[in-house]
Amino acid sequence: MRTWRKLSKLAAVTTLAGGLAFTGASAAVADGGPAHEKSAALACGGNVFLDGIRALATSENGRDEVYLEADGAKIWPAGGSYVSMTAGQRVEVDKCVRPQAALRLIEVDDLDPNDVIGRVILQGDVTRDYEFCCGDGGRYRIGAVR
Ligand SMILES: [Ca+2]
Ligand SMILES: [Ca+2]
Repeated sequence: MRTWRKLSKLAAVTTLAGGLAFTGASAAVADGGPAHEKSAALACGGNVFLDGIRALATSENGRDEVYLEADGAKIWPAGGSYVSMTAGQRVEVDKCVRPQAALRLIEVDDLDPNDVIGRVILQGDVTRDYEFCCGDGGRYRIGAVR
């Protein structure tokens, strides 16, 4: 599965490098591969595994600086105050949260107050994608694996 994952990432990079528009059709959950999802979700015990997050549209020109909260506490990224993301980019989250956690995606601004891109309440008994939308025009999709 490791090889598959690398190939899948390589394919994504190639697609972007080729200048093809990202269609947003592939689910964030699907990007990680079923085997990876399964083992990661098992490692979360009864909780939900947050797989990866993809920027479908950024709220700012070029890059957003985003971080993720669960139930009001920052959970991602672990090392640093935010992750800088461009449209189409996917980044691993790899965090376990409780099944009905309230997630918020925040976009950091230096001078203005931070923007809330969106909030979702997990439906912890199913594996599915969620979208943070559309604070300041940003739209992000996260895969949650049960
Ligand atoms: Ca910003
Ligand atoms: Ca902003």
